Amino acid sequence: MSKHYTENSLDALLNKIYPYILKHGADIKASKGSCRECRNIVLNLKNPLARFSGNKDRGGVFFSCLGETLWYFSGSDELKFIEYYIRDYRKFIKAGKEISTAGGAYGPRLFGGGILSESQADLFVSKCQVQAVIDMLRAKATTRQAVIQLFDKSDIEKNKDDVPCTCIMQFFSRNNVLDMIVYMRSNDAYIGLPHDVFAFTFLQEYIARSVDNKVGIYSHHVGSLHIYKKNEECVRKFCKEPCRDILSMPPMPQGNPYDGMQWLLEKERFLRLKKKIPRLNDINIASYWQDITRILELKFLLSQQKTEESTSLKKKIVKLRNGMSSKVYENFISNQIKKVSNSKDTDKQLSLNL
Ligand code: 5HM
Repeated sequence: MSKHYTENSLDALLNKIYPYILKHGADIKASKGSCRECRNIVLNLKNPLARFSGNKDRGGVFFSCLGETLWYFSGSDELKFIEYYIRDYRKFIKAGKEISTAGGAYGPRLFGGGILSESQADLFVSKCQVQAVIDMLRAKATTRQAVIQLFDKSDIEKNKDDVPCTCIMQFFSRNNVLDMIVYMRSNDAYIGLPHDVFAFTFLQEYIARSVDNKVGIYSHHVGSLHIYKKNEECVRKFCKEPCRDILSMPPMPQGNPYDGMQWLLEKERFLRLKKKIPRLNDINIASYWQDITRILELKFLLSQQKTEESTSLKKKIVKLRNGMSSKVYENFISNQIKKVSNSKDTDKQLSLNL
């Protein structure tokens, strides 16, 4: 039997599925530990922009969700990139120190071959899967062939400890509204699911903008949805908190998002590699992209807690908050400022990023 949930926000969905899995999940021992598992679950998110949790303890996950999403969009499989956002990624996929890339990385599968600006679209010979879907939807909106394949049968032999959990993504454009359906063979409801929903709905919105559609419904079909025993206590704590008001990201600006995303990826690279704050306020770039860069900047500033005095750090974060165009991120940033004020145990705070 399948079980379906339909809610407006990710938080509302989590608040429904967590108690259900804790109560009805069957105990299994899996490759990554013991867990409670429910099978054949469908989660429908009516507002795919409400893609991050407003839960007090899970707020920091926003950084790793964003980092992972940009890792995908960059087309990279480099472990160093994702480890900047998710410290234990290598451990999770059981990769030794000598390994520099993740065999199961989604970036090359989604964007390998690169995404192109509209003016380049006629020039390329081979295209990445995301580009192919965009082109297909532009040519024939009602196509049923707009499918991206992530899991490959060779993964089971080649990448035993890093077999993509996402199998396929399908896009439907109907009446200028873009719906997305994802099938996951396996999904960790506490850690994996919020990251996956964040990244995939971001991709949905990116593709919707690219083909001049509105964002429709996001549907997440899961074969095995589970909670690891080691996370059960955190999940119970999560459920005790009231479900927040719908926390929705501001909408991506109208028009082709290609330039905005390329600009964001460039700033992200600069921050991560040069460890310096990039110059913003580029008049040609919508404030939407600049605000996201400020979130990345915030992550960078928080990582300076060990070396920088807290008053000066707080001042920088307040300045960053004041520079934000959207008010949506205000609570999130204020919570981070409180952490700087209250905490000496910086590492512990930052480890909440996962
Ligand atoms: O045994 P298995 O290959 O399914 O273990 C992978 C673990 O990572 C599972 O708990 C799976 O649900 C989680 N995972 C996830 O939730 C992994 C990936 C990476 O593909 C993902 N979401 N995107």
